[in-house]
Amino acid sequence: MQDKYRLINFKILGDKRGSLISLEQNKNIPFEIKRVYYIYGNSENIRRGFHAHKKLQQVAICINGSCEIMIDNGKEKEIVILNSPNKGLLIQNMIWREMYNFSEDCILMVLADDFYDESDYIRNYEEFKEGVK
Ligand code: T46
Repeated sequence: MQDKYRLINFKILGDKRGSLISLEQNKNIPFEIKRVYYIYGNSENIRRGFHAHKKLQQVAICINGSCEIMIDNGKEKEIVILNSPNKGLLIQNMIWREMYNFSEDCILMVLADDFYDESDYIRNYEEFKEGVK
């Protein structure tokens, strides 16, 4: 893994009552959190993503179930399995991502360092390849 994407292991706090994970901006999440969204109910298991971001940084956490994320820096591709709420995948800018193999109970929560802005998306793979050159 490289600086542009890496797994973060969150500390699990827990006791007989169960587990607790705390996410804090500029602490275990390496940026200011401006937006949170989650993806769930992909019962037909349709591949999603197919884009990179010009500037956005995100951390993706499968808080229930599992899914896989293919990350591509324009030269190499890597597959990351997210199957535990204590694992987060940091994905920085200019990384192509595709999410697939969603379990039926998958809830993929994503923390982002900026508000939603369609103009930050690169949805054309050739354009992405040009951009990372
Ligand atoms: C990403 C991966 C991991 C909004 O209106 N606000 C939002 O905050 C988001 C994230 C999406 N949308 C709209 C845009 C589309 O009309 O919701 C619709 C579905 O979004 P999209 O097709 O981009 O979903 P994914 O799963 O392909 O990608 C999403 C994020 O958009 C993206 O930033 O990195 O999850």
